[in-house]
Amino acid sequence: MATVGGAGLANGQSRIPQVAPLAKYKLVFLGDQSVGKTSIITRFMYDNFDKNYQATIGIDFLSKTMYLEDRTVRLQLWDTAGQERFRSLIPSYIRDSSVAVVVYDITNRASFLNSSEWIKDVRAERGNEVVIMLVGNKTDLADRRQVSVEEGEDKAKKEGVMHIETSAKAGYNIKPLFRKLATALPGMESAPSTASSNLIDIKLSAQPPEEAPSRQCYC
Ligand SMILES: Nc1nc2c(ncn2[C@@H]2O[C@H](COP(=O)(O)OP(=O)(O)OP(=O)(O)O)[C@@H](O)[C@H]2O)c(=O)[nH]1
Ligand SMILES: [Mg+2]
Repeated sequence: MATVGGAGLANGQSRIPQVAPLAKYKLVFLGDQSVGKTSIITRFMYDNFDKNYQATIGIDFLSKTMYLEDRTVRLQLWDTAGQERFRSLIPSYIRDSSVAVVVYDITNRASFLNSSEWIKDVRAERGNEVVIMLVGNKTDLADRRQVSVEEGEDKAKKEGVMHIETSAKAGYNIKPLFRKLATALPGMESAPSTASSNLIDIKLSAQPPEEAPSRQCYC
């Protein structure tokens, strides 16, 4: 969105157009190993799905611009590793994010139970200054379901967070997940913070109609 600055031309100054800074938001993806964090991001960014498991090593960083009805936002996605050995890296990414996406696998009850721990970690770092989305992934594996939709919704209500079920494989509810997040983004972060300004601003490809991805690995 472009705005025109300067009140008038009475003193002979020309109008200087000012471009509103692109709103940037940091989203951190959390959850146990193999629940589908990377797959959800990959589906959203590239509309791809890989059935072979490639564990995330350390943290991956990806950036994508979303063109919403009334504004444009840059999402900075931090894809964390669920493997225990990388846990110590995660708190600083939570601390720096305004959105946390906590993923569990609906066919893995332990991952659902552990989602409470992930939410607790987010609250410990950010209190209520954060949007949290609880995501039950792998709905295409309905015959192996160990967590009902109601259980997911109940936990979300109890924890005061949002909830959605997805399938990265089938591409189910992936765009709605990010649209819900985009709508819930805190408005006051429309200017880039000092914390975000030191991030590498990854080049976006030529604008497709809705979104443009980029990717960098921080392994
Ligand atoms: N059937 C099915 N499989 C999925 C889905 N999402 C992910 N998977 C599979 O689950 C495995 C793990 O997916 P990842 O996206 O790598 O999981 P992750 O949470 O990023 O794992 P870490 O990086 O180790 O934390 C892979 O074999 C994926 O193909 C889904 O929606 N349905
Ligand atoms: Mg991963």
